[in-house]
Amino acid sequence: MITRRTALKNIALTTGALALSGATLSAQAPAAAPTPEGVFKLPPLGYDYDALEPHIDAETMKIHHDKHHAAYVSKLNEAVASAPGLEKKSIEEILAKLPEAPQAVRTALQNHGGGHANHSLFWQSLKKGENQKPAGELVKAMEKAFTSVPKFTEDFSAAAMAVFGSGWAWLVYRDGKLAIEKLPNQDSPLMTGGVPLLGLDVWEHAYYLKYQNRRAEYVKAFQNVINWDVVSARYAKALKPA
Ligand code: MN3
Repeated sequence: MITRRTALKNIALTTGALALSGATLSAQAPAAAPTPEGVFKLPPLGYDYDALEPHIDAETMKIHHDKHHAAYVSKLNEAVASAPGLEKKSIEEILAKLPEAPQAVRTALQNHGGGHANHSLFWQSLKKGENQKPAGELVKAMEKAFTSVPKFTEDFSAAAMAVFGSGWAWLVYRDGKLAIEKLPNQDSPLMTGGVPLLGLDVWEHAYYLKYQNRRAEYVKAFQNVINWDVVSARYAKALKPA
């Protein structure tokens, strides 16, 4: 059972607010999930915390969304508030043009803007269902890039296992083809001109409550909850940008 204090400690770890004492955090903590104030909003999960059980547990989903993602949004809003002009841009635009952002907030945008974009995409990519598979043009592109869908799964899982420390494995549409990429921290494929189609969060906060050090089991379980309809639609959209 994760106590509220443990959950709060996780936020403190995420945001680097280690100087705050537990007592201070408890006193300041809102009873409900925090609603970050500012231009960017924490999107709803879109399903129940336990919707992905047993593959991803409810407690992890609740803390991951309500605390970790919320903290990224809060910190992103802080950065945006101190750099006039950014509030008019979408998160995708900000990340794609990171070198143009004021130097003072660039790292915050990279970390917390990346965290917001990555997690927003992540929640939408998840769904429990039977026989979920890639569809349409995406299948052909996967066969071309990885020889087969099962081989993609193998290579993507290997990439997720090979991320050293905190980061993500990505299926990306870049330069007219699909690629599997490993990125550290909250870096997004958007930062280098790629279109993220599917990301797997392998930060320990994404799986440690249920799987502890067994990342391989989490990576395998993830295969059961990929919303391939959403990923296939992302690919179709990437093929014909507006
Ligand atoms: Mn995460």
